[in-house]
Amino acid sequence: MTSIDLIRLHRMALPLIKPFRTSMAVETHRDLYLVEAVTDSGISGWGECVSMDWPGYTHEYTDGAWDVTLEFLLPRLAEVRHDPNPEAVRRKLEEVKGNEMARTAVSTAVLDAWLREQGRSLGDFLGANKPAVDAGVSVGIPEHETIDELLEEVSGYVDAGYKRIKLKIQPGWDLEPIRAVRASWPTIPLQVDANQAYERSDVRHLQSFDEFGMLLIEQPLPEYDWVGHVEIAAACDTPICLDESILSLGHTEAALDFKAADIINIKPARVGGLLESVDIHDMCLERGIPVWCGGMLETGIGRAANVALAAMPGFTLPGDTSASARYFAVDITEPFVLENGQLRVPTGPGIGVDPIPAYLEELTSEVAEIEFSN
Ligand code: SMG
Ligand code: MG
Repeated sequence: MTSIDLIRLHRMALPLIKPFRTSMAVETHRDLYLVEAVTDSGISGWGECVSMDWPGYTHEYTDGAWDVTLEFLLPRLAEVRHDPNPEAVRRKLEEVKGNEMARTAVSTAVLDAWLREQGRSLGDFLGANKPAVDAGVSVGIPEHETIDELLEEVSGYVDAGYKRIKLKIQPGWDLEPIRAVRASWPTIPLQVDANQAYERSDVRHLQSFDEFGMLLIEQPLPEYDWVGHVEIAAACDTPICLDESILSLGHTEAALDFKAADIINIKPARVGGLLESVDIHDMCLERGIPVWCGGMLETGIGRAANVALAAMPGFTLPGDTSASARYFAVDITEPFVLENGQLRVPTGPGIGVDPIPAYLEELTSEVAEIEFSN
């Protein structure tokens, strides 16, 4: 039976090929760490902590996640490390409240190691039923907020074959860019993401987006504003999708029961892991609610897990699962590439990809190594 003997955290900052601007912030680097879980037979499993370097998207941030991992998560993992089956690891780590991204990085690394020991792929474990998944792309607010910059960027993605475009919006950067993209590409699947930038009183304004025939409006209001989302979902013909509001299966159930969302964005790291993601997927599938896989500008390690998840049957909309080249000049793994607008689901054991040793060494700024002794 597999046991987890050692955990290593590898901290690194990967420059993005261009700054990514949302209604919340501008990201120029991915400041992240990888979790490496090493088994008693010397096999390594990998997980990625996708928090940003400051608590602007959720409360988590990379220094904090690193700290909570060393202080609270790994001592709990030690208690189940001799039989690290995914459900036991999940329950143990759930003793720590919140900190979903930190928990996901640890549980995914352990799950990856556990699957690699069995020679079983993550896609197989999750019940993925597609060899490849449709890729969407998330387009930030352009640096100078001009329509020309935006159309140039979108046109590059359309030419590359992306199957769906998502525009980041905020008050003052919405109708004009949406109209311009719609006019240039009248039939491309299009959606927008506000990252909580609107207020309940904007309901009429959001309703005016209906004329563009978009797939969805993502997270228009603050995370906590369930009633506001109910009002907007009732008022708009365009489906409302929740991202930041959904932190667990329980949040999903509440959102659906309240009718605060028509569509759910599933990001494993935002909901505390892959098993929670599967539960959300199953609930949505049963209720006929479409889901899609969100993104956090992941390296190939986080991306591999997202792509396997996105290959499950209920993921009927293209995800923010773009090719490595959309983010990085050099990814930490073999790059994910776009083939006919899709990313291939890895088929090797576990997540099916590894950090390239030379890049890992070159990019890593700090390593924490915890050898269990119990
Ligand atoms: O991974 O392509 C990606 C980024 C997708 O837009 C994206 N993510 O709110 O959905 C979202 C954002 C969160 C990350 S930006 C801080
Ligand atoms: Mg979002």
